[in-house]
Amino acid sequence: MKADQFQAPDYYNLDELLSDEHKMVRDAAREWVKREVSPIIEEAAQKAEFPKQLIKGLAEIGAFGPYIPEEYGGAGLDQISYGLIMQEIERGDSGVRSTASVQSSLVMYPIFKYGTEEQKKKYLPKLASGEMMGCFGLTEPDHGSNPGGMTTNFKDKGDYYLLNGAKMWISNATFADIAIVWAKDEEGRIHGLIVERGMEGFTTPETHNKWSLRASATGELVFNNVKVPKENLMPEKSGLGAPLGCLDSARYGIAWGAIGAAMDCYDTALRYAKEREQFGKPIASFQLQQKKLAEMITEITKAQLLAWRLGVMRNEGTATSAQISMAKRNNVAMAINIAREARQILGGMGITGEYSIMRHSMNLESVITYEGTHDIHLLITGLDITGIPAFQ
Ligand code: TGC
Ligand code: FAD
Repeated sequence: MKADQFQAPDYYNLDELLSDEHKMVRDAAREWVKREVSPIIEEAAQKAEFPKQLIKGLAEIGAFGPYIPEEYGGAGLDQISYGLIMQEIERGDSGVRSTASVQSSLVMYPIFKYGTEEQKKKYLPKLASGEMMGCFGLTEPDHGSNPGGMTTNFKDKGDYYLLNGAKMWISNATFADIAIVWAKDEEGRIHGLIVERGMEGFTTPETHNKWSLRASATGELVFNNVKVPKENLMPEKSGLGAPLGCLDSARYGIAWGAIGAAMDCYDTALRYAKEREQFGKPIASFQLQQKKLAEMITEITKAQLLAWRLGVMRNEGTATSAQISMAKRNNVAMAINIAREARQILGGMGITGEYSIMRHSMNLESVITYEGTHDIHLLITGLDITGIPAFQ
């Protein structure tokens, strides 16, 4: 892969809206991605391997639990810093950002919000340092967009809970030390359980042959009469709203992350268009190519402002789930469209691993599907503005 020459676009001087701390956190993540991710990510994706050596660095830049209080090992940062970290990591690769998103918003967040003090003390500091990794099991083979229909279940056996069922499409499953598993009790109410690797009957087979998120490990979680200690149930919230509350946090991070992927595609295409000559001129001098580039920077700028405003509302505690949904849907669609256009600007070179665009493009096919598909988010906005659910 070519040397990483990334220069972040900031057409509307968004930097002026950021504090010194935001910029410091963002720049540290940016430098780390240039130094540690860019040189190795193409090969990892080609080989379909998760680059485990990045875990330590991810922890050091505060990517694991950026907004979790320092007393539990988190970085104690605000929501905009969290967003900026996700943006920078996804500028490198959506799969690496996935690992950070899952660890922060889908593993540390539920333990922090719904767990006991003992659970927080036991797990959060190790998750923040990367000594322990986690995954999040909500989706099942027959229940993706409709997680409320899940069949994974547990029975109270007096001394322990007996867990049975299976989860599918789980990021980090193959190497996670713990899994946050959403399962129904005997009354059909959803609860979150912390399942540890090594518990008898718990296996995590890998999902192979992906064309997308190849540098992220995806797998299943299979529970065959797993005895889960009672103290591993997170008691503070139950019902579908508990996992969906975690998704709010992760979807918010993705709204920022997608901007990173888009920025990388735009920056690569702009540089290439100025250097590549056809018909005796740089291709950047042709109106059709300028149209593509001008539309890209316009859409990136709009997405940046959307994410920033959402971050302010998240800091104030006023952002609604529907507002988060809109940003996730808009910004991922923006990024996937930019990746497709940017790839065309590179002509044949665009399909090679010499440049990052094709990898981003393929990665974003997962990002537009996970954490709620594009269409599900459209329906969430539809419900919010009409008051009428159109899911069924
Ligand atoms: P519905 O009846 O609307 O709601 C059930 C309960 O949940 C509450 N609720 C929420 N709470 C917090 N945050 C949200 N975003 C919430 N949305 C709904 C709601 O108030 C209600 O509470 P209560 O107390 O009244 O019971 O539920 P529904 O069954 O009609 O479904 C609604 C729908 C379709 C929007 C929801 O199921 C949905 O979002 N589906 C998409 C599923 C999804 O996003 N799965 C993601 C799996 S995890 C993942 O993809 C990780 S990828 C990670 C990576 O690698 O980066
Ligand atoms: P389906 O729900 O079967 O949807 C198929 C199509 O039907 C979609 O286009 C959808 O929009 C549409 N559709 C469904 N319902 C409706 C409706 N009511 N109205 C209109 N259209 C509808 N899950 C986890 O729990 N943890 C993870 O860590 C995780 N990581 C993932 C990593 C990857 C790489 C991928 C690809 C997925 C991951 N997922 C994870 C699962 C992801 O959240 C689901 O794939 C997603 O929620 C969609 O579910 P599905 O694939 O079953 O699609």
